[in-house]
Amino acid sequence: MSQFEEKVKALFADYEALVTRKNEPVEETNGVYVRYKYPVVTAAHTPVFWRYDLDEKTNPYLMERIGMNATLNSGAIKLNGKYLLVVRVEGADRKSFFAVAESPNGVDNFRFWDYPVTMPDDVVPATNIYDMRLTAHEDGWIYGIFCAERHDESAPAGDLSSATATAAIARTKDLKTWERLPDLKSKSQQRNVVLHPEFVDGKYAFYTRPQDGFIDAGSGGGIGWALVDDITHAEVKEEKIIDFRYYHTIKEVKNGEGPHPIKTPKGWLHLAHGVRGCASGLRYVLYMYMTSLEDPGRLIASPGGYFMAPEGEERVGDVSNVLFTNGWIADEDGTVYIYYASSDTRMHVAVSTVDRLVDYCMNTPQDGLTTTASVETLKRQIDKNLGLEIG
Ligand code: M1P
Repeated sequence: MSQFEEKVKALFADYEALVTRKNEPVEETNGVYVRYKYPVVTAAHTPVFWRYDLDEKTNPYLMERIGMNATLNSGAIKLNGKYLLVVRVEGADRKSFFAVAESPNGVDNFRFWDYPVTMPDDVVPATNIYDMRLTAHEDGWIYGIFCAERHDESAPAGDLSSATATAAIARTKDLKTWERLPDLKSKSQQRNVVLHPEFVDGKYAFYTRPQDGFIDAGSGGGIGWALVDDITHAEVKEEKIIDFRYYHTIKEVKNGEGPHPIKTPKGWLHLAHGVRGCASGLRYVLYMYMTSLEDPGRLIASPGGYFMAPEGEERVGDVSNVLFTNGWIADEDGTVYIYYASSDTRMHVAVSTVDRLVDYCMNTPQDGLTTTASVETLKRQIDKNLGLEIG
């Protein structure tokens, strides 16, 4: 075997060891979810044959020709018994694209399909696309709603950073062939838009996130809700805020719906991200809330504080101090696989159950929005506990 062939063999052996590594639950004490030890998808999980030209004639030094920088914010769905992530893969060139990674059990052995997704363009092609939310809708299609980012042509000459965010819509039956529909029309910019899985009053229902600019939510009050007549020409005509932002909370600066909510006997279970500012920049954490079965746009439970925040290695990456989620899978037995990215760099899983998450939402005290209220809430729990005969 030539030296080149040996090097290729070693590359594939290292890759196989990484991709087939068994994941392990990590002991947690909060009773709500269990994190897993290893990230489920990293840039190193992208196939060797994506990154290297394996032909000795054209790549005698066996160099990486196409670098992959990160794997993050992934949509999730279970299809034909497989746990599938539509991963946002970011190349070394800063362009994000979608690629499907498949696992037999939801916690490890995620392996990319051979080719990334070829996503058709809308009329005005986007420069970058990312953060797909997958919804198997009752109309029979699987929709992918994602952010389409374009340079803001109204920016002053020389400003190459101003951009616009629009919700793009595509649909598929198999995650392989995608039909692109026109982008969602809205008065404001939109990111973190999610399609509800059922018709509401005979219409398509969207969770929205109105925002004044590409980064700033500004006057956009929080997570919105809009009904749309025709998904093939989707337009937000009326939008109401269903989960508001508040001063001095974990979602003071902005928030955004995660994956589409899970239907439970007690209401729709929602997972979202909240953002606050601090001296080191923006801090992104995950939080939950519930809405009514009769009216999915009506808030019925709002546990205070964060559900998950960055810990350990999760704290550091391309954009540090960030947890972000746009995918979860509720299994037939009630297990919930929560897929989240840390610091815009790698994908993880945490596992819980529908019952636990509903209990968390219904019984975690709300944020009283002041120190006084928080102390009173704490004292009520202390009083109750000290009145119990324990042990
Ligand atoms: O960098 C953190 C996240 O920032 C954006 O989220 P939001 O629109 O709520 O600010 C998105 O670009 C997201 O992809 C990214 O992870």
